[in-house]
Amino acid sequence: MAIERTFSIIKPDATRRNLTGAINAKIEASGLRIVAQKRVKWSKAEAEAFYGVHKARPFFNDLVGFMISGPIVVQVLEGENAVAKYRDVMGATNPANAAPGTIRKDFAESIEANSVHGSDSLENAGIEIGQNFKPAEIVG
Ligand code: IDP
Ligand code: MG
Repeated sequence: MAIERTFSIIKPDATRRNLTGAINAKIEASGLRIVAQKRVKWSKAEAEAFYGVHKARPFFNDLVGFMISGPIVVQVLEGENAVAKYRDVMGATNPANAAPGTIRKDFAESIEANSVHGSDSLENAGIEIGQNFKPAEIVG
C-alpha cells in the first residue's frame, strides 16, 4: 500500500463543542499523522467553491451556511492508504448509519452537522489540499 495524503476538515458543529482534540485523538489512534493543520473561518465564496460539486443538491445552501457558521480546522493527514482509511475512521455520512467507534457515530449531530470532512478520492485529495495549504505549510 502506498503512503497517501488526504484532506480533512473538523466542521463547525465540532469546533463549537470543543471536540477538536477528541477528533484528533481518533485520527492519531488510527495511525494517520496530522502533517498540516490550521483553524480558519471560511467566507461564503470559499465554502461555495469547496462544495461546488454539490451545487445542484437540495442541501447546498444549507451546507454552505453551516460551514461558515463558525471556525473550522483544516488538516492534511498522511499515512498508508490515507484516503480510504480516513473515510473508515470518519464513518458514514449519516451518523445513524455510521459504524461504532467512528468519529461520526460518536460525535455527529445530524447528516449535515456531521463533524468532519474527508476527501473521497486521491485525485480530490490533491485538489482540496492545494486549495487550502501552501506546500511549505505541510510538514511530513
Ligand atoms: P461525505 O461528507 O460523507 O463525503 P457528501 O455526500 O460528499 O458526504 O456530502 C457532503 C456534505 O454535505 C456531508 O458531509 C454533509 O455535511 C452534507 N450532506 C450530505 N447529504 C446531506 C443531506 O441529505 N442533507 C443535508 N446535508 C447533507
Ligand atoms: Mg464527500
